[in-house]
Amino acid sequence: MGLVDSKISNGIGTITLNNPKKLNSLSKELIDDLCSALEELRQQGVRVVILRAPAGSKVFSAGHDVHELPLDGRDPLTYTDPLRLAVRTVEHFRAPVIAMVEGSVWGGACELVLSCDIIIAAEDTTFAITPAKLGVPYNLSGVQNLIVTGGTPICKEMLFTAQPFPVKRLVDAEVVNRSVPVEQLETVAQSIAEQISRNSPLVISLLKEEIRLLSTSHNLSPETFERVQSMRRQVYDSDDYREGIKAFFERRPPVFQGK
Ligand code: LCV
Repeated sequence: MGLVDSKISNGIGTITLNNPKKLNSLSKELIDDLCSALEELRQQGVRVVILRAPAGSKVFSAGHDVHELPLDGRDPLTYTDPLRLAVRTVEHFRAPVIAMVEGSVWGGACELVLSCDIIIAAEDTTFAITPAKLGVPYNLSGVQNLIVTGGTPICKEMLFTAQPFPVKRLVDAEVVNRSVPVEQLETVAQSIAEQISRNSPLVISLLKEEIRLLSTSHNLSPETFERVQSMRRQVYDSDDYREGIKAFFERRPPVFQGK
C-alpha cells in the first residue's frame, strides 16, 4: 500500500497515512490503499486498529483531494466516491478503529476521524469541516455521521463557520474521547488498544455493529431523499460550487453569490 504504511503486533494493527507531500489529502489512490490495508488486517484477524499520521505531522489530513472534485456537473460525494467508501469501511470494520490524531484535520478527513470508534488527539489538534467554505454540497450520510457522532450544536457551528476548532471544543462536546500532550499520544492510544485486544473480539464486533445500527436507524421517505438530492444537485450545479474550488486553487477567499 504505497500511500499508507501498515503493521500488526500482538493483534493490534497500525495504519499510518503517509503521503506528506500532499498533506495526506484523501485522494482515490490513498483511500484505495487505506481500504486495502484494513482488509489485509481483517484477514489477519486483528483485534483493534490504530489509524494515525507520522509522528510530528502538522497536518493529519488535508481532507478530500480538491483536484478530484468534479466540475462537469457530477455529484462530488456519491455513494461510491472514495471518501464515502473510506468512511463506510471504517464503520463496518469488525474491530474497533482508534483514531490517534495530531496536527490539523480538514474537511472530509474530520468525518473519517469521527467515523472511528475512539478518538485520542494531541492537545494542539484542530478540526475544520469545510464544505461551506468550498461550496461543496455535503451528502446526507456524511451529515448524519457528523451529527450522530458530534451532536447537532457543535456540528452546525463547525459546518456553518468552516473554521478550525481546537480539539478542546470537541472533547468538551464529547466528540473526541481524550486530548493528551503529544508526547503521551502513542502511549495512551496503545494502552487503550491493548485493553481492547484482551477482550472478546466477537462481543466487541457485535457491540460495534449494534451501536452502529441503533445510532443510525432513520426512516427517510424516498420522496424526502429525492428532494434532498435535488437540493444537492442545485448546489453542485451552482456557480458557487465552481467558485469555491476556483478560489481554493487561486489561494484566495471564495466570494459566494448564493447561486
Ligand atoms: C488537494 C491540497 C489540499 C487538498 N486537496 O500548505 O469537507 S468538504 O466537503 O469540504 C470536502 C470536499 C473536503 O474535504 O474538501 C477539502 C477540505 N480541505 C481544506 O479545506 C484544506 C485545504 N488546505 C489548506 O487549507 C492548507 O493546504 C493547509 C492548512 C492544510 C496546509 O497549508 P500549508 O500552507 O502548509 P499548502 O496550502 O501550501 O499546501 C501544500 C500543497 O498541498 C495542496 C496545496 O494545493 C499545495 O499544493 P502545491 O504545492 O502543488 O501548490 N493541498 C492542500 N490541501 N485538500 N491538494
